[in-house]
Amino acid sequence: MKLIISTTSPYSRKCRVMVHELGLADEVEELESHPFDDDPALIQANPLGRVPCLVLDDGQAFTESALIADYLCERAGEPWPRDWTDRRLEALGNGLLDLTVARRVEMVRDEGIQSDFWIQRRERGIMRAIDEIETLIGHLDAPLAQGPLTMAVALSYMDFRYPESDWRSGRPHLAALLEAWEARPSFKATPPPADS
Ligand SMILES: N[C@@H](CCC(=O)N[C@@H](CS)C(=O)NCC(=O)O)C(=O)O
Repeated sequence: MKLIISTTSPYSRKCRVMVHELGLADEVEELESHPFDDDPALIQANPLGRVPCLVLDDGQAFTESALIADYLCERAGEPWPRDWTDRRLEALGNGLLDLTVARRVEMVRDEGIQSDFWIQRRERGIMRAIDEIETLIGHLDAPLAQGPLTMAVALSYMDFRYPESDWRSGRPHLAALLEAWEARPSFKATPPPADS
């Protein structure tokens, strides 16, 4: 299988971490792509032109990190717990990723066309979401699962793109969750590049 990724993409990172954690590294070859360069290999695999994209040996392509994550888990024999709490957490984590990436896209626009309305709106959504997740995660007893991983990836992306954010303050469960993931070899092997 080939996993087309970008090293700055948090959606890609989730899939990359899972490949490590699920013991699939020997079966998955990573191919780096830069989606904003309209890389022909990426577009051929994924007409949406987005990473990540998993291409099976028979040519079938899986787009969307959540779908890829489910496929990888099935392929590894479903070793991770999966219940509705985990799925709810994953959905909130995916939404958080969408908001943080959308805010980033807005912030790197040229100054004249940046929208303060959208930046502030994304910011409020991010803060409401992490407050809700802080409450949900307090009852979590299985941090090795898709929901917590999605959250950890989103929080790490916030540190990467918004180092000035003090999201840890008043959110000890989230801070502990990210710390636990950051200690794992799978996370250590997949950091975003320091210079981008
Ligand atoms: N919902 C998608 C989002 C993927 C996504 O937006 N990836 C970004 C990189 S972080 C991308 O490829 N953007 C290029 C574009 O939107 O044209 C997923 O979960 O895989």
